[in-house]
Amino acid sequence: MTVLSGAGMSAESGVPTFRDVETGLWAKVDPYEISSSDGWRRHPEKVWAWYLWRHYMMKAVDPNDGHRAVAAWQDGAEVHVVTQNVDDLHERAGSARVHHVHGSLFSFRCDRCDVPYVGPLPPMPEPVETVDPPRCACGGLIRPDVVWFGEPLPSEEWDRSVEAVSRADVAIVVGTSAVVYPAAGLPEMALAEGIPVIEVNPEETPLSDRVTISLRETSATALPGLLQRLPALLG
Ligand code: BJW
Ligand code: ZN
Repeated sequence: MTVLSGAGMSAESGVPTFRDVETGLWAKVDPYEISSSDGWRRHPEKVWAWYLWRHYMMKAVDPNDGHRAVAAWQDGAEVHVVTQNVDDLHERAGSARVHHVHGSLFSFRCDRCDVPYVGPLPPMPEPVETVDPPRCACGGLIRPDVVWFGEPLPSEEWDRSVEAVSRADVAIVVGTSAVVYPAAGLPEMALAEGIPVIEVNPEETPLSDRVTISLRETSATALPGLLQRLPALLG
């Protein structure tokens, strides 16, 4: 089984999604300003503060029943999780094969020489607007090891994800608006290869009309009983 997860997977843990207009992470910021290399070049102190806040926010939240259900499926199947999320909630729930196609909130690197950064991070008890990022010995700035618009995805993670999709008996797409490519192309790839695709999302997405089954349910509601429902759903 291959699970393709997006921000909605972590919503019931209390992590805001990106595109929810009321509470989304981008409700108050311009996504292309805060999540692009142009934005980083213009305002590294704003982008750094935003990611640092999200890094610390993750320490206050826990995996939900959706993450736990996905981890439990490993008891009877080889389960790969391809996630667009930069959080670690799948791992904390116990999933062993997690492929982070958009990077991680827990890893940092130099924006000039790419060396990983393992130095201290300033504490951030409250979100603040700006924090100066640390500097690398080469003079570059330390940036979050995430994938911004216009940047390539990490090639190993991407290759493993494509393989996990093409080897799957079933793909389950959870909590993604399915608008950001190339990740949004993975369910399309599965469908093109004749692999059944089940979407779990309380809202309709551009994928909904094309998948095998589209469930208008939340991840923490739908995933715990999904394996039992699979035979009936797939006929
Ligand atoms: C629930 C729920 C509940 C709520 N249960 N569900 C082809 C066509 C058009 C454009 C492009 C294209 N190919 C590439 C592009 C450009 C661009 C792109 O896709 N733009 C589109 C937006 C138009 N893509 C890129 O730039 C990518 N790079 C690239 O293509 O590089 C090419 C290259 C090659 C070689 C050299 C150089 C370049 C990179 C994309 C990077 C995306 N980065 C971000 C930030 C990551 C770091 C961070 O987290 O800050 O990734 S943007 C943001 O969007 C983040 C997410 O992972 C991603 C997807 O969002 P997601 O997960 O779908 O969240 P939402 O909020 O959109 O949706 C949540 C869903 O959950 C909703 O549907 C809710 O209904 C649902 N939900 N509660 C279940 N309880
Ligand atoms: Zn450096």
